[in-house]
Amino acid sequence: MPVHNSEIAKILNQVADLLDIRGENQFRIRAYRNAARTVGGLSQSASDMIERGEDLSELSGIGKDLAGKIGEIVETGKLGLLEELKQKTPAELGDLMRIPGLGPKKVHVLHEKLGVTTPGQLREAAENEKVRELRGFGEKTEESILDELGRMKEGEERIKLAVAEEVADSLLDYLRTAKGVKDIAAAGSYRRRQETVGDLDILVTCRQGSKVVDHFVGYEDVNKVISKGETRSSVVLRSGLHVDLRVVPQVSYGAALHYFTGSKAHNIAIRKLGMKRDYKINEYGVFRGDKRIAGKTEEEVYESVDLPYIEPELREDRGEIEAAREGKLPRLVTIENIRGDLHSHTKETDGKHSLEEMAKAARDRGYEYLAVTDHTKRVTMAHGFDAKKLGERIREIGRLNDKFKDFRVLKSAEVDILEDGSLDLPDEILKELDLTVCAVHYNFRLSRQKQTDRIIRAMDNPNFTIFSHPTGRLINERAAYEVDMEKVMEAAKERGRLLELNAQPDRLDLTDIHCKMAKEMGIGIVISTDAHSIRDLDFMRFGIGQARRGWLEPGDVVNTKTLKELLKLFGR
Ligand code: DGT
Ligand code: CA
Ligand code: CA
Repeated sequence: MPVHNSEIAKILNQVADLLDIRGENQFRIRAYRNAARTVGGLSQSASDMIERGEDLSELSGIGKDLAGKIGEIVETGKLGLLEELKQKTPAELGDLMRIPGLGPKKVHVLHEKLGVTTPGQLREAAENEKVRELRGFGEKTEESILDELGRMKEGEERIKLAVAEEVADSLLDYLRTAKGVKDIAAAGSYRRRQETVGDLDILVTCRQGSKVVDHFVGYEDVNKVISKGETRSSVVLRSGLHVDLRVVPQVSYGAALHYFTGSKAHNIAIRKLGMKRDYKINEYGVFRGDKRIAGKTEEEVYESVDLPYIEPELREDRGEIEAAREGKLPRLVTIENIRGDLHSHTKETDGKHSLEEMAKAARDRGYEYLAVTDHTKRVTMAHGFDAKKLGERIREIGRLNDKFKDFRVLKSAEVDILEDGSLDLPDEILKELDLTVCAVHYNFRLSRQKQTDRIIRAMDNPNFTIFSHPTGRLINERAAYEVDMEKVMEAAKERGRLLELNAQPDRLDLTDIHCKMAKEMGIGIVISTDAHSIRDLDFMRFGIGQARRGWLEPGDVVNTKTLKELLKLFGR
């Protein structure tokens, strides 16, 4: 079993945590963290790179020593250094560092003086008022530790972006009605369109902060007020979602928006660029000495460090700053670029609306085409079509298309990939379709090798067009099946097959990293809503967000093409 990049990153981060708690050299600690981030963000497997004899020390942030360490992890699945560190310092202490307000020094003291190694022990110590007696702690710190521990328990699951969006929309509408509010934005991971968010970060400009704060804590959905000050407040909503509010003056809006949008790693990198120029960059502005030289807009902040504006979805410190410096930022795909949807269902299988209703809804959205892709027979749960029914569907689409002038329903089906890699309808009927959308619906638990082979064998079929929801994961519910995505992508590339980015908010696979990987390999990506109703057609925006996080440009996305270009691509 090859070691995944995420596993390598985890080990490197654990080393950094333990070194940090032991108070070791900061440069060395940062080197491990940087290497972890580099490996975690790689668009190909580090194991494969090593196997191919590539030199990892050529990657940014990875020197000879770290390349050797990564080699050791890939070879043995372990790292001797980490095992050694664990002998001296319990590994769980790293988890305590995740608790906001607890840095390595404090964790060290808690361990040394109170023997605390787990969150449970920490809670006990805090409840018995042992923590406040320690040097560097106090009553307030103790209380905030208890708060944070409670919060960790409540919200271990991150909230899906679509859920956060509903909450944010109504909360923002409500906040807009407060007196004196000028600008308002939801920042943080929400603005970066991450697939899930830990909490919401709302930024408001207003001269009198306390008015907005009062209004905020008066929101009917607030369940608990955690903190409330003149310019900031933290609450928990009834849904369990945490919301942080910050109020800043208008001159600071750009700097604050930049700061609270994050990511933290991106912010740190930008702040470092500022330091080189003797500027201080924080949420209030860009300062030379005491003088504010920029910060009203985000553009000004970037300009102060000689960079063009960087879109929020790119701000993960995954190469966007280098790209910006070299003038190589991608021109990200937008929802306006999308000309059609290539995955949708009707009430004939598990959808809600008829073929004609779905078609008209797509046309109303300004699309040129919609592929209607009802399930095939293996998916009995959804009353999948057999060849006869699909034949009828093809004729029905023909009749419907006669009614349309500037719009086309594409003949298609969501074809099940069987265990042996064959497609579950005969080629004679599949070749009558404009395209197929092929997916795994059963047997998720095959070994990595078998699953990979199964999918590649399916791609061998000339009637295979798009590989749909390519990892099978359901966010917070079901992990991705084991598959060698790089091999699958290579196979897709060789055979001219396309990959789907499924825009359903609980799917969103391909992930951002997979999107970038596919782009770099030159594989066409289709952003599809997999709509089971008219309303679902609007899921496109989540797909767009994920695509943008994956650096995709219009040219990387197949359904930005005109109908004519598309039919040519499908060879029809
Ligand atoms: P989340 O909530 O876990 O989905 O992720 P974020 O990115 O929304 O993180 P959050 O809510 O903890 O903080 C919001 C933003 O505030 C974050 O993206 C960057 C900024 N920020 C928070 N803590 C720090 C920090 O220690 N240093 C810097 N430079 N920025 C920070
Ligand atoms: Ca957040
Ligand atoms: Ca926050």
